Amino acid sequence: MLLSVAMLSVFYVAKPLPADAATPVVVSSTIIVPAGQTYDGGGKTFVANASTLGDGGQGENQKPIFRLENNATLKNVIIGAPGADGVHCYGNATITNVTWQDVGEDALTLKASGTVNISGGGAYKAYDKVFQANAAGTINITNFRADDIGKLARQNGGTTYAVNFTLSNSDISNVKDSIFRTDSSSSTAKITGTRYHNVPTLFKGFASGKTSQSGNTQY
Ligand code: ADA
Ligand code: CA
Ligand code: CA
Repeated sequence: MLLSVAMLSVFYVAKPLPADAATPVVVSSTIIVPAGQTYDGGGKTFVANASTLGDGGQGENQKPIFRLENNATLKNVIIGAPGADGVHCYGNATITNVTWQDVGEDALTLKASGTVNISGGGAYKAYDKVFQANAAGTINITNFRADDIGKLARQNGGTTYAVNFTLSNSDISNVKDSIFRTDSSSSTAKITGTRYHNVPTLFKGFASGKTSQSGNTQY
């Protein structure tokens, strides 16, 4: 027999999305990842409670959603809006597959000396900075996507310690200022294998001989 639409509809039961995928986790007090440990967000979206961590606007002194102690790893996390002050890293950190959908005051800050290795993921809609270096160290970014940002990474204004920045195999578009910016004559930056579009300048404020680039393409 022929089945009418009305009869077929009997068999269709809308399946709700898993609650985890649909509902962001609202973080009211900073999630601390202890030294040497890994926090795997399992692809969930995390947002700040605006009244306890910060509204993700350009006001300073907002709190981070995640605080990583030395040698911690953060992976498989989406940070939604409000992003407050994002992620703070105290020493070495590994950041894998973390996406900031709408960067808050900034996305991630190096708060104590170390090496931060960021791979995969991306950052979008950063009014000013994505990554902020407030201590000497190294920030390596690879396989990253960023769009509609002020700067990809910035050493804290007026500081003279050395920060070494690298960017590789990434795609960066619609930048207002520069990809890497410093005021320190000892800092270095290197960009390789990266596609970029609508970027006024790759490097700003570096001393001569402190930057290098190869294998990049403009589109
Ligand atoms: C600005 C501000 C610094 C610091 C930084 C940050 O550069 O001048 O004092 O707050 O932002 O870490 O967000
Ligand atoms: Ca700031
Ligand atoms: Ca900040």
